[in-house]
Amino acid sequence: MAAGQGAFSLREVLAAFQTCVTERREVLLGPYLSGWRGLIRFLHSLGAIFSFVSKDAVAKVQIMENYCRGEQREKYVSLQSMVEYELANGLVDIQKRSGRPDSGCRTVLRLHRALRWLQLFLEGLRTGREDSRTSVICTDSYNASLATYHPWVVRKAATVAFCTLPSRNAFLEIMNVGTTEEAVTMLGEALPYICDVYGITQELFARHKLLDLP
Ligand code: 1PW
Repeated sequence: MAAGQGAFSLREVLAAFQTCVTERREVLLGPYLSGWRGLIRFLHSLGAIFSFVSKDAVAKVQIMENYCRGEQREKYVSLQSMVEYELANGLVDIQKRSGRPDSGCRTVLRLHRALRWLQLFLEGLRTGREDSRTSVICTDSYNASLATYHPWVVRKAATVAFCTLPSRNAFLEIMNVGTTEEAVTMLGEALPYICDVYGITQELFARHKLLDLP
């Protein structure tokens, strides 16, 4: 249960990623998307400038939620069932985007790449020194992951947003997990679950040659 009214803790968000993976190593879309919803709320709490960063993630999560509620919802229970269904039915644009709706595969791929950024960023925060600059950790993790896929103008705007991030200790406090030590401990416990979700997705998309979808 979340803490008091309006309170928001990154612990619950990260726990969603823990419940994603089934015994058969499938990634469930329901908890994956609720994890993302929580992350987006968190991004909003970082200030208006981050709403630009979260806007596209909101749109992507919305597309996926529509699939999960739509006529074919039983095909969108897990990433594995989604890939199988969309590929078998020719729903994925492989070479270039056509006029039809965005596939679940290309949409999840964007979220998946962004999850890598989050993972690197939180890991940098966890292992960083007390006086390390959050904006630097964030920029480094972005450059090592998501930036590769963004045009110059998006990279520029993202880097400007990062400069507004608070200090490491203030950031750990916004996470609302307790003391900074407790927040660091929580990250150490939660990050392996995000790594696991990321790893399974990466392997699934690589096996089906879906890592470069337009
Ligand atoms: C503080 C750490 C935060 C990590 C959260 C990650 C949020 C990710 C959202 C980044 C969005 C940047 C601007 C949008 C770019 C889109 O062009 C791009 N989308 C993503 C998610 O990279 C590609 O989508 P498209 O244009 O191929 O539909």
